[in-house]
Amino acid sequence: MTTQPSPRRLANTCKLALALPFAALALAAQAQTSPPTSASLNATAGPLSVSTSSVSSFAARGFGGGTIYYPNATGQYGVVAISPGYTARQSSIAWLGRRLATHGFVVITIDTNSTLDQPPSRATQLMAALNHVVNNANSTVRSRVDASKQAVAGHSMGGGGALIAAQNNPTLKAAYPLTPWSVSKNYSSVRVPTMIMGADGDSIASVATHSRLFYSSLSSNVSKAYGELNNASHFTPNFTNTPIGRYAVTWMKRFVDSDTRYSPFLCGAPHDSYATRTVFDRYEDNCPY
Ligand code: 856
Repeated sequence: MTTQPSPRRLANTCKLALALPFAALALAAQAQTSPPTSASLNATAGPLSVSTSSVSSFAARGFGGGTIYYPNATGQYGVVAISPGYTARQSSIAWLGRRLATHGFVVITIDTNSTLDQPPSRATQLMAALNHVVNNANSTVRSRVDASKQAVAGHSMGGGGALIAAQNNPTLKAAYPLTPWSVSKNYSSVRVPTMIMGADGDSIASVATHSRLFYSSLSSNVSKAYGELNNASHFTPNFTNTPIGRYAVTWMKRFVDSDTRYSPFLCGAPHDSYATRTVFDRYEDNCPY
């Protein structure tokens, strides 16, 4: 005797057959990483192994060359460009490029055309670097890129560059300026989710004349956050193992990948228990997001 599937069983099987491709798509969009924990965000590396591809100054168009950090695992990852500060080279922010890549981003850390370039020039160079990764990088890199998800970050004058890039390019998904320095103080037209990291002891880009002004100029209609690092200097972004790494990953995951599993690490209990006065002497946001 053969058993026939019941009508309900058949209906459920059909539902499953319909639902599975969508579940697979949703997983692909989240790069199939494990849910974040405070420990995984504090670790010096994420779950993915990473390779690098260098971009010579001769191959670069509109910026000074750089290094692309990309996950070895195939997938479609968001793209982040990071600029160093005045007189500095990509080595000064290399740790951040690698850190982000291990969480599932294709990252280019750049050298600027001249180490003396000012923030508006750094902004256009960040965009040129994103364009390089999306359109001109080797096929191994390009095959891992989701061109619809692009973001910028930078240190000091590079952070000023990230703010200006966000102002001029509303399709960017996120900006993450670190102890940013800029002559222009008004970023009210920015429509890109922006998290600014300031340093309480910054004597080059004092928070009173830079980060705090930049943050308060940002519209309340855009997702934003401001962390003022306690006991920190203008050069804290050049060191690994600071809260800058944790929030870089969190901000990019939330706004480049639209991964709301990271929201509690910006707006909820895991953020509140981490972001003590020892870490930040000031923290502002417009949660929820
Ligand atoms: C590391 C930005 C008047 O402005 C300055 O003196 C100044 C100095 C340094 C930086 C910066 O980008 O430092 C980052 O080189 C402005």
